[in-house]
Amino acid sequence: MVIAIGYDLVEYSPKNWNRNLDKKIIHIDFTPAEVETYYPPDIEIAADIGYTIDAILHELTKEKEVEKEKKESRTINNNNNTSNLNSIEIPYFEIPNIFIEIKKQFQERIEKFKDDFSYPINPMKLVIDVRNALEENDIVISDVGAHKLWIAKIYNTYIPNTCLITNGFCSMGFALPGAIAAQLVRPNQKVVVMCGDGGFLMNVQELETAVRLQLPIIVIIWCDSDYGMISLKQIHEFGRSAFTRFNNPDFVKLAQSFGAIGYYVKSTEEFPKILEKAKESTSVPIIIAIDVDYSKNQILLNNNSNT
Ligand SMILES: Cc1ncc(C[n+]2csc(CCOP(=O)(O)OP(=O)(O)O)c2C)c(N)n1
Repeated sequence: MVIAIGYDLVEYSPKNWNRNLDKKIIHIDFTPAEVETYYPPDIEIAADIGYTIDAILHELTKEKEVEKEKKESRTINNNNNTSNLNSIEIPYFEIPNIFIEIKKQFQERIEKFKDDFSYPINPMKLVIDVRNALEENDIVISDVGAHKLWIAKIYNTYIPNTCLITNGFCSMGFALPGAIAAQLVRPNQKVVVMCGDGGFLMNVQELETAVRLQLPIIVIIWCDSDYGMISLKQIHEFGRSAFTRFNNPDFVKLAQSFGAIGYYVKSTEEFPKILEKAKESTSVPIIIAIDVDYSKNQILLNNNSNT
C-alpha cells in the first residue's frame, strides 16, 4: 500500500512504481487526485493535509488505547497480577525498525563521499559540505534542475522550513528571489541558495536587489554549462542530448559588477574554506561558482538506486 501525501505526479511518474497496477493507494492532498492510468486511488482524502494527518493520528491513538485496554484486561484476567502491566506497555510513537535501518543505510551511503576530493565536485560531497557548514536552523533554498534532486535526496533537515524546495511545474530562477525574501524574514539565519548555472542566469538581475538591500545571502552555482536535468532526461529517453549546452560568463566578475563578492572554486578541498569565509559576510551577497560532476546523474532516475 502506498500513502501518497501531497504527491505531485509530475515529480515522479506513478508508472515507475505502479506499472502492474498492484498497489493500493491512499491519496491525501488539498486537491482530488489527477486522472491517471497508473494512479487510481482506493481512498481519496481531498482536504487540508495537516488537518487530515492530525485526524488520522487521533484515530490511531484512540485505536491503540482500545488495543492497550484489551491487552491490559487480558493480562489482568490471565495473571490476576497488576504489577505485570508495565511489561506490556507499547510506546505509541515508537519509530519502526525499518525506518531506523533505512536511515542508517542512507547515512552510510552518504558518508562514503565525505572524503571524495575529486574535482569537479561530486554532487553528494557538495551537499554534505554545505550541510556541515550550516547550523540546523539555517536555510537552504533549491532552484530547479538535477541539483534539486540531489538536495532532496541527501540534504539532512532538522527543523521545518529550513530546506525550501519548490514542487512540480516549478520555475527555474525561483531560488535567488526566494532567498531574498527568506533573508528579509529571517535576518538572523544564514540563507543559502543552491542553483544550477542555467537557473541562476534566468533571474540574475535579482542580485541587484540583494546588493541594494545589503543581504548576506550565499549563492552556490552548480556549474556544468548545461541544462543538466534536461540533458539527463533526453539521454534517458533518446540516448543522447541536444541543444542543452551553453557557455557561462565569468561568475566572479559578474558578481563584482553587481557589487557582490564572487568566488570560483578551483578544488574540492577549498570549497568548505570558501563557505566559511562566505558565512562571515554580514551585508554583502556572496556568489560561489563550483564545477559539478554530473556524470552519475542517471542514478537520479533509477528506481532502486544505490545512492
Ligand atoms: C522557467 C523554466 N524554464 C524551463 C524549465 C524546465 N527545466 C527544468 S530543469 C531545467 C534545467 C535546469 O538547468 P540548471 O539550472 O543548469 O540546473 P541543473 O539541471 O544543471 O542542475 C529546465 C530547463 C523550468 N522548470 N522553468
